[in-house]
Amino acid sequence: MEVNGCDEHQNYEILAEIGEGAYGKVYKARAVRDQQRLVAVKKLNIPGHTESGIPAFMIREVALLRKIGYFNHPNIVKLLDVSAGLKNRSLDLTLVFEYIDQDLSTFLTTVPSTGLSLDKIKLLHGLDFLHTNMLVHRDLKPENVLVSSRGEVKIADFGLARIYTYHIALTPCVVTLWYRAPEVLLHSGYMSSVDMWSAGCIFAELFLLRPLFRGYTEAQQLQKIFEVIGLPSEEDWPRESPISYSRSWCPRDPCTQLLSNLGQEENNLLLQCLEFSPTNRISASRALSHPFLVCA
Ligand code: 0RS
Repeated sequence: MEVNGCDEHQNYEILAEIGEGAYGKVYKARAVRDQQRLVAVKKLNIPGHTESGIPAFMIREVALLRKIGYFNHPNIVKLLDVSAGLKNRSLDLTLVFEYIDQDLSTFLTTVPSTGLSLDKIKLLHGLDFLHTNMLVHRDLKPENVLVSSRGEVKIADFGLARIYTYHIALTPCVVTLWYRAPEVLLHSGYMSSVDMWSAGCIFAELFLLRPLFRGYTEAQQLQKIFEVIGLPSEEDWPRESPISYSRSWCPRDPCTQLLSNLGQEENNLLLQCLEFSPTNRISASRALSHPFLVCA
């Protein structure tokens, strides 16, 4: 990691802000020296570290991100450059990625009503790659699945979970619960299976053209989930969860036919992504050999 006080503006000309969140800010920019290539510049400002140095976990997270980048996986957004600078008692972290034209949430709003075929297999290849490298995304959603005009599908916004947690504590902002796995909502685990839940929600949304579970509180989100997948048994409820089991979570019969127009194999894959219990949920590598994707 290059640690210097040099201003990235010399290398990248900022064109527009494309997003702001727990991750800081992301800009669309142009690489001045590199044939005017478009890039996404992500800036994080982490206050209060100059006296004690950069925390080890931050160095480790960035190092893993760079290691992942060397693989050049086609379904992971490519990291081009990292720089860190110490400014006025705070740490500025700048990450430069290849720029991809569109995010999936925008793509979803501009598709014909006949639905769309996003290469689900590409998303799963990206997840399988992250999981094989011991990386859990934790917040996969249409906003951070990027879709290029050439039909490439690339996962963005991963690998800085601990830096984010640190950052979020300082910058209050609204997060969407719609793609959160039940064990995350129940505060009982963050295995790679949480990403497969999110992938299931995204696959359903590609078909429905609206979010599958749209809750605005953690309790409401869980309720929406149980209305579709049914109330889990008490044995499946995580014992360590601070939220207790109650039959009143789901007063109605589950509506298993919500996705009734889906083909049988696709429906089967989706239900395996939306398994309540993380241990029963399908993994990315097993999903890649599911008949729906193998025959597609
Ligand atoms: C809210 C309506 C808008 O190339 C976009 C890119 C885009 C990128 C890119 C490359 C690498 C990121 C972005 C990235 C980094 C955090 C991130 C969080 C979310 C998404 C990407 C992140 N809706 C959302 C944003 N959006 C327009 C619609 C676009 C459009 C094109 N290209 N990001 N976002 N990493 N860190």
